[in-house]
Formats: sequence, C-alpha cells, structure tokens
Amino acid sequence: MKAHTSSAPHPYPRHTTKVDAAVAQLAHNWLHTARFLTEAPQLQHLPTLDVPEIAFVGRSNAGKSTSINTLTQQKRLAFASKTPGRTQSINLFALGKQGAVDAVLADLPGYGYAAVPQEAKRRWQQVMANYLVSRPNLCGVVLLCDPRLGLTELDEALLEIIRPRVEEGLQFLVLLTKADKLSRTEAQKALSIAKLQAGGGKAMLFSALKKQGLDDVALLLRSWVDNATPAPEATSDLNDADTGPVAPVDGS
Ligand SMILES: Nc1nc2c(ncn2[C@@H]2O[C@H](COP(=O)(O)OP(=O)(O)OP(=O)(O)O)[C@@H](O)[C@H]2O)c(=O)[nH]1
Ligand SMILES: [Mg+2]
Repeated sequence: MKAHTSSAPHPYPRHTTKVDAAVAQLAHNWLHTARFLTEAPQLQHLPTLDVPEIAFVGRSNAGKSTSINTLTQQKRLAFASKTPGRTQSINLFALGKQGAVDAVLADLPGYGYAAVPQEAKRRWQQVMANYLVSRPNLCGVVLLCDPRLGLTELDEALLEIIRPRVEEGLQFLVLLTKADKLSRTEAQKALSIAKLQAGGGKAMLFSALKKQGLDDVALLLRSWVDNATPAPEATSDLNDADTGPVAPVDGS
C-alpha cells in the first residue's frame, strides 16, 4: 500500500481517543442503514413524518447526491451525475436500525442550472423555498457549495429564506465539496470565508473522492438528530405548504 504523504488530505479518520473513534463509527453505522423511502415531485407528495429530516440543498452539480452516497456508503442510493440537473424530485432516504425509521435525509434538486427554462426554474425555486420554510420535521440543512465558486447569489437567497428558522434552532452546515480540487492553502482560505458566511451555522470541508470530512459530518448529523425537538403542531399541514406566500429563491 502506498505511504500517505503529509501534503495530501488524510484519507482515514484521525481520532484523539478510542472513544472518539467508537462514537464516529456508531454515527457511520447509523448512516449506512440508509434506504430509499420515497420520491416527491411536489410538496404535497411528501409524506408527513414525525422523525427529524435533514435536507441537502445547493446549486446543481455541487455534489449533493454524491455526498449522500458517500456518507451512507452506498454507490447509487441518490442519483449522481456529471450532467447538472440530474436530481429532479425530492428524494427521501430513511435512516434507522432494524427497519425502524429514526431520521430522514432529503436530496433536493439543485438550482442555478442555466439550461433549465426560466419558468421551470422559478417553479422549483418556489417549491424549495416553501419546503425550507414549512417542512415541519426539518431539523437541519446542509448547503453544499463548490468552494471554487463560493456561495453564489442563489445560495445567499437560500440563507435568507432559512434565517428565521435558524434563529429558532434549525441546524445549518455549509459543506464545501470537492475539496480534493483545492490545495491545502486554498481549502483553508475557502473554509475561513465560508465560516464567516455561515452566520449561525457551521462550515466544513468535504471530499467524496478522498473521503475527507466524513467523520465530522457523520457526527454532526447524528448530533442534530439526537438534539432535535419534535415538529410544532402549527406548521404540520403539508398540503398548505405548496401554495403559501413564500418568496422564491430568485436569480438566474
Ligand atoms: N472531484 C470530486 N468530484 C465530485 C465530488 N463530489 C461530487 N463530484 C462530482 O460532481 C458531479 C455532480 O455530482 P452530483 O452529486 O450529481 O451533484 P448534485 O449536487 O446532486 O447535482 P444535481 O442533482 O444536478 O443538483 C459528479 O460528476 C460527481 O462525480 C468530490 O468530492 N470530488
Ligand atoms: Mg443530485
């Protein structure tokens, strides 16, 4: 096996103690239970759930589906592709041992793909804004971002939309994907900027290719679910969610 050099990101987890390693492994074991739950082209098709839900959002091609596959250690759970716009519906994946569902991951279609007709773009942006504002069991949002592009106008608009919920306790992570494309210095610089932009949330580096950041993300998602509070009654009517007066994520 090739020796690991100090300039490349470390491919394996480095733990301070055996306890840290064991806790991270438990979080991975939990994520590895992921299986397909359902596909929803519109909000009214989403099942009403009382378990915490974590949404993966971001520009088209940012790496949302790939990161879900990497975290769950499954090759084709979420549809990943070189062609932007591959994910076209909200796909839900159930997590939990022995068939029980104790949390859900949601893979959302990306935004900002230039080839999508304007009308379709606006429709999807409206659906996503409504999802983020009104999905009652949503406990956390992972905003994936290619650090070579940084947070774009559309990402900023999304942050504005979720800000009131973040202030009320919604968890939030900016995940800088494809970190393997950056030098160590570039990656650290991108991370510092993202930390400032994340406001009340966190920012982390991630590479599906190099398996970088897996432990940190797995532990964070597990902690979000462990600390999630039950969905409030008042916002639990999903049928109203698709027609509400929420402003869309606007832009190109
Ligand atoms: N080098 C590198 N490529 C990556 C990484 N993650 C994803 N990619 C590539 O980026 C492309 C897009 O990945 P997807 O996971 O389909 O992106 P997405 O955000 O789900 O895209 P949409 O479904 O269109 O919104 C694919 O060609 C992936 O192989 C990574 O960590 N490193
Ligand atoms: Mg996708």
